[in-house]
Amino acid sequence: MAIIRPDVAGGTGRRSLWGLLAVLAVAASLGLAACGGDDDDGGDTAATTTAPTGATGAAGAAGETVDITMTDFEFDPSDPTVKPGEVTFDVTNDGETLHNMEVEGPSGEAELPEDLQPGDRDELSVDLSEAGTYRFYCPVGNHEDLGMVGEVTVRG
Ligand SMILES: [Cu+2]
Repeated sequence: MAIIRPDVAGGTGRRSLWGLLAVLAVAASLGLAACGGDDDDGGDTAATTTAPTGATGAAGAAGETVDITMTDFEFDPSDPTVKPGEVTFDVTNDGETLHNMEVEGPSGEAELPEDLQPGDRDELSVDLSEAGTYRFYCPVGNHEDLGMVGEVTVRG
């Protein structure tokens, strides 16, 4: 199984994303400066296209937050729709047993570092920068089989 250790996925993933965004922002500004209005070079097209994403991330306003409530044994909502970007799931356990949330995003799986006790709450940030539909589920016990599954849709 492709299990990514949560601490590694959280720290390194976020750091490399910011690094990538910084590179994109620098590349975009260099590209614009060097370009000087000459639009004939096809190589500049890619940098120009990715610039909006980098700019949004650099501003610190990237991605949205989705409130998720877990009960025994459901996610609510189980079919959220989000914009592409770094999405933060604000997860609350309103059930009477341990739960967790694991998202199968485009760059691997991510889950909360610790299972949530009843009444607890935590945030899970996931790179959902590619449009598509991604499954999530509760990895505790057999909760997945009991119905703790959902799908997040990333609009194109
Ligand atoms: Cu569960």
